[in-house]
Amino acid sequence: MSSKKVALITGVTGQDGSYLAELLLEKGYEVHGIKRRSSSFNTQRVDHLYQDPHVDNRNFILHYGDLTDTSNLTRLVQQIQPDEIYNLGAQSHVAVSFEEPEYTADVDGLGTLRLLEAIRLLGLQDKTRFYQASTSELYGLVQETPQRESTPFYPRSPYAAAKLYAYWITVNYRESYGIYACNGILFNHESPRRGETFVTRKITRGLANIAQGLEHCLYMGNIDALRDWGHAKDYVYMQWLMLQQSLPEDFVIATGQQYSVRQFILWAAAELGVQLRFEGQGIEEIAVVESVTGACAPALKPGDIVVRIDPKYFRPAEVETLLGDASKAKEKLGWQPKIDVRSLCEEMTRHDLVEAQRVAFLKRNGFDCALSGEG
Ligand code: NDP
Ligand code: GDR
Repeated sequence: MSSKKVALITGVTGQDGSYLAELLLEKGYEVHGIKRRSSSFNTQRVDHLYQDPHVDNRNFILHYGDLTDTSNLTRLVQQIQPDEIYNLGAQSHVAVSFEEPEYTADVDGLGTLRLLEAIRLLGLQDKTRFYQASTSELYGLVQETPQRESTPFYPRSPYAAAKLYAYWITVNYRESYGIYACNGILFNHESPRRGETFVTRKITRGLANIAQGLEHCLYMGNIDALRDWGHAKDYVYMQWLMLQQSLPEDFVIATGQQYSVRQFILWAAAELGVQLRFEGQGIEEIAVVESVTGACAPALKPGDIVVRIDPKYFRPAEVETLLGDASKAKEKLGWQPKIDVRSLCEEMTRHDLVEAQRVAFLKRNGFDCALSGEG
């Protein structure tokens, strides 16, 4: 019998899933991931981990599956017999959850129940540990600042309401059936692998493209929103750490620093050698180029307008401010974030600049090159 630990990750093709898979492989795990059937490739973030199915002793194995499919999930859990399940799969976009509330509830809420039920029905209560990707969105309309484990929840979107169910069903299965199940209440975390429609990546990618002349203007929603942003690599380490304790507990994971979306725009532009100034108010607000230094933004000159507000990006109910207090994780687990938000912004902007430069180069040389997908 192999002594390797076996992990199952839902959402392995996403930002966190890809970093977590790397971490677990480094630690010697056999890692199984669930990927969704899609009409085009959706495994870019884990392609570097791919192993030919014809070789022996593979330690990274992908299975088709879906969080809406109970029999599929139960069969996979039965077949894999995981020591640890990390439930990272979700319809994770808050704005999209207003467009697809029922689907979001099914995947993000009931999907969690389906996995917990699989553990219970298969009699794996004493073997399989369960991590639930809970979220700072649970705090929504915040009742206390900073937010900690004891802060009351007030979800403000179908996404957050679905995650609220997932949070409590995780607690309930721990208390009812003795399953080692925990919630990581993670505040926003980003990386060059962040999906392109989340605000930080939209900014770094959009400004890099504008700097290279591939796009002209970035259209934004509520740039007054305040967030506590960390790096996904730091946060997946915490997901693993939570399952290595003697007792299951829930933890807030955050940096304890809060900045506005507007500030993130200014930082990303500065990484490109572009100084911006915001002018106007409300939906008339714009960001104008004040000066350009260095060679990263050849397409820009002073006076260019690079950011405008488009109310279509406003949400029916907004989460205006989030700021986490991760004291419990620091004290009990010795966890500290290593990467600050400026370094995060720099890494993301540099990454997106390289891609924009590549596309601009190809276009200048007569190739019809579309902007590529995920970083
Ligand atoms: P991503 O959106 O990058 O990844 C989501 C993953 O879930 C993808 O692999 C996606 O597959 C998969 N997925 C979506 N729908 C289904 C489904 N029906 N069945 C199976 N898998 C599905 O999210 P992140 O990596 O950023 O976040 C990971 C988890 O952590 C999510 O649950 C998110 O809600 C939560 N979270 C994230 C935070 C953050 O700031 N990043 C903060 C707090 C919580 P595909 O690639 O095919 O789309
Ligand atoms: P969030 O992340 O909703 O916090 O959910 P997102 O990056 O989408 O938005 C952060 C804030 O920026 C404002 N905003 C915009 N957002 C987007 N996406 N696009 C815009 O153009 C724009 N302009 C302003 C938003 O209104 C919001 O206030 C993320 C997801 O990863 C969730 O899955 C996770 O649970 C939470 O973080 C913690």
